[in-house]
Amino acid sequence: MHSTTTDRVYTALETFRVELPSWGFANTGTRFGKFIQAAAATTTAEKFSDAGQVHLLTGVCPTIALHVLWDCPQGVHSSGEIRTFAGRYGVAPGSINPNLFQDQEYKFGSFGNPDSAIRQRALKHAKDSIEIATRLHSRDISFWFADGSNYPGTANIRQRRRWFEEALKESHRALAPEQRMLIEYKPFEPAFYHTDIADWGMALLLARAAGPQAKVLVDTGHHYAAQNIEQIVAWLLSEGMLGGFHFNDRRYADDDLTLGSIDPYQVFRIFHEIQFFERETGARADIAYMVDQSHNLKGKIEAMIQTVTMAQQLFAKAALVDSAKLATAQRNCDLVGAESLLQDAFATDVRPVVQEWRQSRGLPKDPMEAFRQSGYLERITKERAAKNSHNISSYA
Ligand SMILES: [Mn+2]
Repeated sequence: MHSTTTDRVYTALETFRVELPSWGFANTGTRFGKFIQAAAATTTAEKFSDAGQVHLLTGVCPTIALHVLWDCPQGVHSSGEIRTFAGRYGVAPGSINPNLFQDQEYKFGSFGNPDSAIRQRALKHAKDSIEIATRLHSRDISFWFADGSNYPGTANIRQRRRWFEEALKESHRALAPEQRMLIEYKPFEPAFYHTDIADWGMALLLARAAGPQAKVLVDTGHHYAAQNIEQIVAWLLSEGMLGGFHFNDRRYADDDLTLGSIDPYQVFRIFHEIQFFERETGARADIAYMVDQSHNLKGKIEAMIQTVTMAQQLFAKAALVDSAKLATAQRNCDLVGAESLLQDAFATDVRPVVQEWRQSRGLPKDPMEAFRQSGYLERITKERAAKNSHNISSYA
């Protein structure tokens, strides 16, 4: 392959890192039921072990996102244990995800709850989560809220917005200077009439109100079917407000399917907007690339390896778009020329170069094959089968 291609792919892959979600290694299901996998992680230690395995084979997943309720059952006192797991399994704690939706108190919301005692409780959990992040040297605290309402007229939308502003501002005050608060949005589910942070505009306004360390998190599954996510990404980049991603693919709603399994071209277009922005402005987009997928049918570790290798391929393809040529074609309104630059890059088979890059870094050429040969899955299946057979009630 042409050396420019190799150089571009190598340069792109050198800095591209993907954070894995702890919850992606545990047994999860749908609202209708849960199919148990004998090899699923049953403890935080096992989640670290599995994430460590993916990092060992891909070399690009040095951190694991943690969910406070599921992974830090002792709250701030869990941080010692977490540090031990990080050392043992070779993956560091990544973003800290507060849980403001699972406790019974949150039936009518957390930061948007009409009961001030419950809003205070939610705020305390947010501050505890920030304290956990501080103790673990985690940079990002990633907020997703299930808050909303199911029926017209049942919630004061403007009042709830004010409560959100207040609580986010108050949380922001607890951040250390190097930390960030990421605010995620989602149009519907679990609320089916209104969601308090339903889209990127609402998340952006709230992030601006919260303070300078608050940014927007784009979960690719949290959009209506025809929405132009790459345009949202371009706007957030222009505003300096894109903080991170939760990767997954979807066909209908928030399906949690494997990245690129339905529409790899969309992911490519998102990566293109980011790299085009960086090349055009010379600025570095400070983005946390994270996976938010729970596979209930695919093997969990295999699905993560598939996701990471797909993300690398699409990121590498996007690096092949010649930005200077594209800018010229856009200025000249050369529509076919401009579009072809994207299409040609997308059509390039970058797999051989990505494999070369892995080998140049002492990594297995084919992480999936290496995983299948490793015997890890057989070992954990034996170790965990009994525990999983009577552990079907808890989500985490
Ligand atoms: Mn998410």
